[in-house]
Amino acid sequence: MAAVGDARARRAAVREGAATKRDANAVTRADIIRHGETPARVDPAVVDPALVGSTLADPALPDPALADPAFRADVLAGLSGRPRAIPARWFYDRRGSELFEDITRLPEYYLTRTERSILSAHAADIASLTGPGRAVVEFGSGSSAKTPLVLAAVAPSAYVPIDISGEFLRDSVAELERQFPILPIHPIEGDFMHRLVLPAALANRPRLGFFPGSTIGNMNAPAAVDLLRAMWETLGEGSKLLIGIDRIKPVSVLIPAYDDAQGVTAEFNLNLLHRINRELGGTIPVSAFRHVARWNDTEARIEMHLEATRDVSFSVDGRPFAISKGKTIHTENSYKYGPRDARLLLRSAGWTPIGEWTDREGLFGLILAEARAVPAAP
Ligand code: AVJ
Repeated sequence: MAAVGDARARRAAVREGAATKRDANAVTRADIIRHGETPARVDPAVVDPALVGSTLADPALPDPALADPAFRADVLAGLSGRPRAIPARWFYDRRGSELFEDITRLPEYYLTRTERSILSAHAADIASLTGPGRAVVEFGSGSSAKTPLVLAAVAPSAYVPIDISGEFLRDSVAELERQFPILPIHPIEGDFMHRLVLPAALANRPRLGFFPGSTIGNMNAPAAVDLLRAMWETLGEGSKLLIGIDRIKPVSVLIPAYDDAQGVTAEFNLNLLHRINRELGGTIPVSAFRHVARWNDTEARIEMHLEATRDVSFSVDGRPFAISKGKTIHTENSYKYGPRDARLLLRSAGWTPIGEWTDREGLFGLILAEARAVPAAP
């Protein structure tokens, strides 16, 4: 219990630290005026309004006009729509990526730990089904935390990490080059949601796609099938795909995984509002929102929301918004699958399951599938 309390206090301290940093900036700027030639008390009537503006504007804050236009469009549309919803992909700014790494180490977040243990327990079995010499293509490699397990197991001929974050790619490639000095690595900075052209050097190599972490769970069924088909097209017929898919399980296990005792997931969710304030010149009162994780049984998904705890009004990029008490912004879906559901999803996109592994409790599924041209009828 003490550990949980300590961690909570630490997180609160970090939050306060961030707040005081901003305030400290303001104080410094006020100091400059006070210690300079300008008298401490300025008659507002004689102050040039343009100067006042320049004193108040915080140059540390990025100009909203320079923000990612897709982020701005998604946020403005998401806050205007009913129900309000912002795509989960916007969680992952620097802070959000750090918080997600913290989530993967939480006692309640069984996914990462369980998938890793399945991979290491069944590495030899997986390798015997993939065969050696494949080019391993990892979709959304991120920090590539599970990659060494797969690379060590399947005796690959090359490794192709794909990620939208060039920064993450460079770091993880540097680390993997140290661990696998003779393995050719061809990083691709790009969006794996669309068909990609693989490096010519891999032209005649058999491929093994790797898509761990149940990232597929963020998509609804049509979007998941589109993505799996795009992967089929990128990798080609005869390729294999090793994919991690989280399973349906009791709510008593699911909810804590998305609403942990230390409040890390809450902070991860709320960081989206901080990001909007930071990057889009938002005035959202973040403390007026609370993190909510709920199980939607009809859709078989965990939903994360940000709920207004009072009536709030604010602006984003100069546009006004109001949210009444109790209303939410839907920020994430995390779909869960039974073993048959997961295999049906794969087959719907042309991937024939050829192996499946799970942990003792059946919390998480790791499936190996093959890209076959499926005959239209028996
Ligand atoms: C990265 C999509 C797999 O849904 O479990 C973790 C993201 N959100 N805690 C998941 C997430 C809240 C995660 N995925």
